[in-house]
Amino acid sequence: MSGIQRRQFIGISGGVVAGAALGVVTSRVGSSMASDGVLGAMATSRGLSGDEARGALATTVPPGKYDPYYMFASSGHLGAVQVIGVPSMRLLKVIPVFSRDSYSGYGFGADLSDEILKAGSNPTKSSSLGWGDSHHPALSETDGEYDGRWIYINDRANGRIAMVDLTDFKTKQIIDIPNLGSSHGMCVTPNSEYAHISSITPRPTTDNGYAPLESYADLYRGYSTWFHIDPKTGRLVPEKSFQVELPPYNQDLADAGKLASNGFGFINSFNTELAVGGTAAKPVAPEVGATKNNFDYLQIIDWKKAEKVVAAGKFVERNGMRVITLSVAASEGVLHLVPEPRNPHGVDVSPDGHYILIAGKLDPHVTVFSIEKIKDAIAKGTYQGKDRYGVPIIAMDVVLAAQVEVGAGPLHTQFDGKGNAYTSLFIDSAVAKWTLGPKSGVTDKPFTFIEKIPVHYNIGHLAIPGGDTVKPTGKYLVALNKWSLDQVQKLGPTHPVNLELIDLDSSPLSTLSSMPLGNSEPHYAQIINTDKLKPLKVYTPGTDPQTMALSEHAIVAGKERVERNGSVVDVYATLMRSHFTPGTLKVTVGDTVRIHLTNIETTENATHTFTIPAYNIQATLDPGEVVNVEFTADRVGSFAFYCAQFCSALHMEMYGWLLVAPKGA
Ligand code: K7E
Ligand code: CUA
Repeated sequence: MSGIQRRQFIGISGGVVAGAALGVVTSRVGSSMASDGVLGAMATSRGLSGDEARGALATTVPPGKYDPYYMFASSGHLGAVQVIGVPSMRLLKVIPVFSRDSYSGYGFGADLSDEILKAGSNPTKSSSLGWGDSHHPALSETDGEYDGRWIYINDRANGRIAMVDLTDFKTKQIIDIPNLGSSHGMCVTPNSEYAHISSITPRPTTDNGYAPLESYADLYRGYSTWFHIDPKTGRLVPEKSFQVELPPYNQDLADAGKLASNGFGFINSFNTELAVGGTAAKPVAPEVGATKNNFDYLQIIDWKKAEKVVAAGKFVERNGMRVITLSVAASEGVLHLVPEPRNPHGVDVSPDGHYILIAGKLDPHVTVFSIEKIKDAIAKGTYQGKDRYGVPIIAMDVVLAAQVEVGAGPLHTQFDGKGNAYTSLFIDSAVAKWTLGPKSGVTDKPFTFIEKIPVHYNIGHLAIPGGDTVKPTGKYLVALNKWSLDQVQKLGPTHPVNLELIDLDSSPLSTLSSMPLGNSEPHYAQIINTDKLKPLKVYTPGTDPQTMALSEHAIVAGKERVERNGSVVDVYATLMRSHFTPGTLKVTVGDTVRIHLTNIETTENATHTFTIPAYNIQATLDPGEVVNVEFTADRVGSFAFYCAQFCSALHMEMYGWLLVAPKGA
């Protein structure tokens, strides 16, 4: 704490009411508290500066009260979606998506999760996958605003996409996307027509997925995938989806156009040099080869036009996906390129859709393109030429609206709905605030850098409530910092990431709190007003979470039974505080055992598990939920199964026996 801050704080008459030091919070502090100086004394005794005390008051969410916002953050190679309360910055939930998770029983024998994970690993593409690298969550939208129904997320590692249902906050679908070996650019269109996902590392288009790197330019390709979203269920429907084949430029991030730019998708790229790395004799890392040129390309996809091209039958079928080939995409006007300063990272569309912002990464500017100018250039066919694949290139200066110098290593940009943009600066470890142009709400000083606030350290993405929608709420900004360095201590060499909450209503910008988080890095996050979420508290009794309807295997108390059919044993069982019914299961070695479990609790929070340690089975059942577990009883023994969730005073007693008798016993 700086001495000056401390003195200001202590010097407050009455202890607390320091307009300058406590700012907006002051008015909310009860007058009696304020006048007796309790808070001031507490802050002083804890060694907090005025700003630090203000941060504490501005972010605390007392017991029994709730956060007004949730941040849905990815978790990198933990493979999950994390739900974090804002402004309290408490981790409220981890939703397993691509990686198995024993807490929720995801991927440890419960039918739904096992089937999702299995369906999400195409054996012709990848081995059975037990993890993923979640990067870009995308909440479903209606009229360009989050509607709180579903969230989609990509697996950067394997080119997969998943859907999480926000009715029960559970993963319902994973698709191993044909023709993609990796993914990065993920977004949802303004009315959730499509979830878009593009590759990051190109892949050979050959049948067996192999091609020597000498043929990189000819045989490797990227893909932009437009997954149709079923408007009722939120499921991704591959048969109604299509891909646009792209040059083997590494596709990076993507954003969907909105309002003025609705109907377009924007994907930036790096490695338009087509570098493939070196050999032992001549080592050249991609980082060298891919940074030679001063410009890469923004790829502009007209997805409404692509829909028409597909409807007209101008596609090829490739591994079960309808693909508009690169040459058709070029000739039909589906794909255009605009040079962008080399190796950019983020691409973000302004709330009104007029501007497309490219963050430089290796260039201190955010480059701003105008959608009107892009549309005009396409309409008039004013191209500077074509790339080696015949894709028309629009000259950069023709569509440029501005280049705003923001600082070193700009990556991603979000908006506050008041005409300001906030860009993360990886190299500077800072967030830059600047104004957008006149079309985005600011008329006096368009495209002007305003200020920078330091963050700790190496910020990647940032998130503002509604910050990538047509109506950002502003108020808070969360900096998603990759490194924590000196912000933590005594945790061994693996460091947490460090999220920081910034007050957007303060001028200059100020930091309210930090949240070191011991999970892998959240690449991207979206913050939604919790008013928009309408999740269940308990399931309707007997619900199969896959269909959200009554399960055919659901039973009520008193209907528990065991059915034998040769070597197949079907057990219909219930769970209730604090017993399993039936509590003893007798089978013979070699039997196929199918246990149909219904949690018949109707009380909020009364979750149980069905856990057979020796068979590596761990199923978690929320109140009303039905889960099926199937295994071959291939080991003789007396095995105690139990409930792993401390559910009642007699939780310890919630166990039973699986007796696997030898043959002929
Ligand atoms: Cu980490 Cu969005 Cu995958 Cu930037 S990406 S940081
Ligand atoms: Cu049920 Cu412990």
